[in-house]
Amino acid sequence: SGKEKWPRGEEEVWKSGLRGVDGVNEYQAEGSVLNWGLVDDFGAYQAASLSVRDNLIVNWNETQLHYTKKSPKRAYYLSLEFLMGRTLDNAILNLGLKDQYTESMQKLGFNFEDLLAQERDAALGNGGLGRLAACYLDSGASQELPLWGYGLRYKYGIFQQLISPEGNQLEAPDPWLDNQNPWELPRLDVTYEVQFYGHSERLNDGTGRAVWTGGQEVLAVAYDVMIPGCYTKNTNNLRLWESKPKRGFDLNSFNAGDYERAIESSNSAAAITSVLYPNDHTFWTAASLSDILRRFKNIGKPISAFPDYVAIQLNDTHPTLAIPELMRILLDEEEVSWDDAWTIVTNTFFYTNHTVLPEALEKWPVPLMEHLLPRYFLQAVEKKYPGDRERLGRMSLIEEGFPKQVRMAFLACIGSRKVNGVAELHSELVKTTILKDFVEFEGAGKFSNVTNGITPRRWLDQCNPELSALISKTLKLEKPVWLKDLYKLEGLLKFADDKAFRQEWGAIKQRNKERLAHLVQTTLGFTVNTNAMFDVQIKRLHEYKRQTLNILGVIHRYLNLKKMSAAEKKKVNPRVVFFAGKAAPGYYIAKLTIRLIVNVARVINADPETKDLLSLYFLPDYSVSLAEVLIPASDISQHISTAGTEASGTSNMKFCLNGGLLVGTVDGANIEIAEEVGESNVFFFGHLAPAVEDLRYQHVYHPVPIEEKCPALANVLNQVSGGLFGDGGAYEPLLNTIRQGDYYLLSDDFDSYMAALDLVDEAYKDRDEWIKKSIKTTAKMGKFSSDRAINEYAESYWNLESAKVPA
Ligand code: 9GP
Repeated sequence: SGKEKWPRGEEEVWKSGLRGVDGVNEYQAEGSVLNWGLVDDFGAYQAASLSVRDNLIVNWNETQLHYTKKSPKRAYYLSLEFLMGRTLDNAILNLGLKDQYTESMQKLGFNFEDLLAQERDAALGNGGLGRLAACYLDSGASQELPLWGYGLRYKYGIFQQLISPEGNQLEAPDPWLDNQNPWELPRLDVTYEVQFYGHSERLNDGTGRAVWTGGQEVLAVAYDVMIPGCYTKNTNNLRLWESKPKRGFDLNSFNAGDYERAIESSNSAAAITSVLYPNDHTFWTAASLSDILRRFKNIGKPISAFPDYVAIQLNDTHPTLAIPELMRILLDEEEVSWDDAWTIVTNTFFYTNHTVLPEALEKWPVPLMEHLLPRYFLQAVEKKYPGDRERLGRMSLIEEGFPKQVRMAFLACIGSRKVNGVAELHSELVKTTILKDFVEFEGAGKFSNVTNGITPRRWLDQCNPELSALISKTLKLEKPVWLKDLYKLEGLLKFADDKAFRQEWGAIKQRNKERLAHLVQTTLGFTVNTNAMFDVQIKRLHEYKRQTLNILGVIHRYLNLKKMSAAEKKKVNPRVVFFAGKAAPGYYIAKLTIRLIVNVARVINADPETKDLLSLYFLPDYSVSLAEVLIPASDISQHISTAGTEASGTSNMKFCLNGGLLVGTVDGANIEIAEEVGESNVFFFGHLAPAVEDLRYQHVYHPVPIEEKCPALANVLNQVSGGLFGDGGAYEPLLNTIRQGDYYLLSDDFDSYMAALDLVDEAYKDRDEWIKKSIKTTAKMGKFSSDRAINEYAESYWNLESAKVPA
C-alpha cells in the first residue's frame, strides 16, 4: 500500500496516473494511507465496493449459519425478474456506514457521489414486477425474515434504449457483467443437473420409483447475491442461476470434424440465461426446487412436513412450472401417493397475480405438461358440478384450440394455498373476472389482497437524502426507527402549518429539481427551467398506461398557449413535462408513441413564443437509477391508466413518499393512496372501472365521431395528422387506435383529464398550500412501505416468523 511497494517501472505511470492527469486528484489528500495515484473513479468504486462486500460477507455468513442452526420455516420468492438497480449506496446505508465512507473517500481525494455513479444498474427485469421483487427482498432482510429469492443470472439485462435522430427507439444489449459484479458470490460448489425434455421411466426395483431420463442435460450454477437488511445483521440471499453446458462439447461430432455441431448443444445450454426472459422456464424452477429440497432434507424431517418448513411464493405465473415439478419429485422420487403429494404441493405454494389484462396472462403449449395435473383437477370439478360442460370447458387448464394451450394462471391457482392480487381493486377484479369460477369452486377464503409496497430505504433515504435528514430532525427520531416503521411519518402532519418547516421542505424539492436539471444538462445538453412545475410520467410504454393521453394533453396545452395574448400568458404556470420508459421491442404502437413524444418535444422546445411556459423531455434509457433522480424532483406525477387495467402501480407510491402529488385515474393503488392522503390531495379524473366495459361496447356498436364526442381531442389529432410535428402520416396507426375502437378510452377521458390538469395549475399558484399538500402526502404514506406488505405475506400467507441474527 505504500509507494515503495509498487513494482519497478510502474512509478512513472503512478505519477501521471489517470486522476493526476485530469488534475482532479493531484496525489492524495493529507493523511491518506493508500497510494491511489493510479486509481480513477471506477477503480475507486470497485475498491470501495470490495470493502463493503467484506462487511456483507461476514453478516451474510452469520445469517445463513443462524438459519441453518435454528431451522425456522423459510420462505422463497420465485421471480423471473429482480430489478435491483445499484447496490453500493443501498448497502452502506443499510449498514449505517454512509458517513464513514463519504468521509474516507473524500480523504482519498474522491467525491463519493461520483463513485456511486460508476456502478451499472443490475437491470434483471422489465418494470414494476421486478422492482417489487427487489423491494420485497430488502424488506425481508430488514424485517429479519428467513426469506430468499430465486431467479436467473441473465448475462444481458433489459436492453439499453437509444433514440434515433427521427425519434425512434433503438435497442442495444446491456452487458452489465462486463465490468465484474462485486455483489455476487459465484458458488461453483452449488450446481444442479437439469434435464430438458426426456421422459419419466419406472425403475424395475420393486419400489415404484421412477427416474427422468433422456433429453438434454444442462448445469445450473448458483450465484449468491447478498441482501443486507436495514440496521441489522440479517443479510439474506438472492440465488441466481446461470446455465452451463454439462459437457464442454460433443466429442463424437468433434472427432468427425463437425466443429459447429460439436459446440451446438453447449451454446444452447448457455443461451438459457443469456437474455432476460428465456423461453424455457423448466431450468430455473427445477434448479430452485432441487436446492430447496436439499436444504429441507438437511433438517431431517419427513417429507410430509415440507409445508411446515417451506413456503414458496410465485411472483406471477412465470415460475408456475414449479408446481408440476414438485409433484413429479414427490411422486417419482419420494414415492408419495398422488393425494398426499397434492396436499403437500397445495400447502407449499402461494400465487400472486399481477395483471388481469388477457394478453398478459401466460399460456403454454400443451405437450409440455399434458400428463400431469389437468385431468385430475377436472375430475374434481366434474364431481362438484355434474354435467356442467360449459363450466368444465371454462375451468380446464387446457384451452382448446390450435395449438392447445395451458392456462398458467389456472394452474398456479389450483396448485396454491392462497392467491392474491396486488391492490384492493385489482384483487377484487381477479375474483370477479379471470378466476371467478375458481372462487366459486374453492371458496372465497383462498383469495385475498396484499397491496404492493416500496422500500423507503431506497425510495426515500437513498434517493432523497436531504428530505430523509429533515424528517429525522423534525421527528427527533434516529433514521432506522422511522425507516422501519413508516407510519411514524404521520408525526410530520403537525408541521405542515409550521412556516419554517414548509420553507425547508420547499427548498429541498427545489434542490432536487436542480439535481435533475443538472443531469439533463450534462447528459442531453438541454437547459431545464427549474422555476417551472415538474410533471413526470415514467413507466413502461403501454397503451393501457396511456402515455398517449399525456402527450396529446401536452399538445392541447401547447395549442392553447399559441392562441393566448401576452397578458394571458403572464398568468400561466410554467410547466416542464418529463417522460421516460422503454417499449417492448416488438410493440409497434408503443414505439410510435415514443416517436411522437420526441418529435413534439423538438417542436415545442424550439418555439420562442411558448418555450418558457412549456417544455418537454423524453429521457432515454429509463432505469432504477434514473428514477432515483426523477422521483424526488417531481411536483406532480401521472398514473393515468384506463380504470381497471393497472393492477397496482408502485411508482405512484414512490412519488407520493417524496412529496410529489398525484394526477391519476381511479385505478390500482391510486385509490388506496387517495384513501390515505385524502382525496383533496390527489387530482383524480376519468371514468370508473365498472363503466369501462359498457363504454367499449358503445365504441364498437354505437360509435360517435370523435369531432362530436370530444372536439378538443379531435383538433389535437388533426394537428398531428396535418404534420405539425413532422411526418403526420407516420402517426396514423397510433391515431387510428383512438379514432377507431378506442379500446383504452382516451376520447372518453380526455376532457376530464384536461380539467384535472387545470385544477393542478390552479392549486400550484398557491405555493404555500401546495407545500402543505406535499407534506401531508408524505406523512400519510406509511401503509405503502414494503415492510408492511412483506409482513402481511409472512403472517397471513407463509406463517413465517422473524429469525433475528444476534448482534
Ligand atoms: O402491471 C402491474 C403493475 O400494476 C404492478 O404494480 C406490478 C407489481 O405488482 O406488476 C405489474 N404486472 C406485470 O408486470 C405483469 O403482470
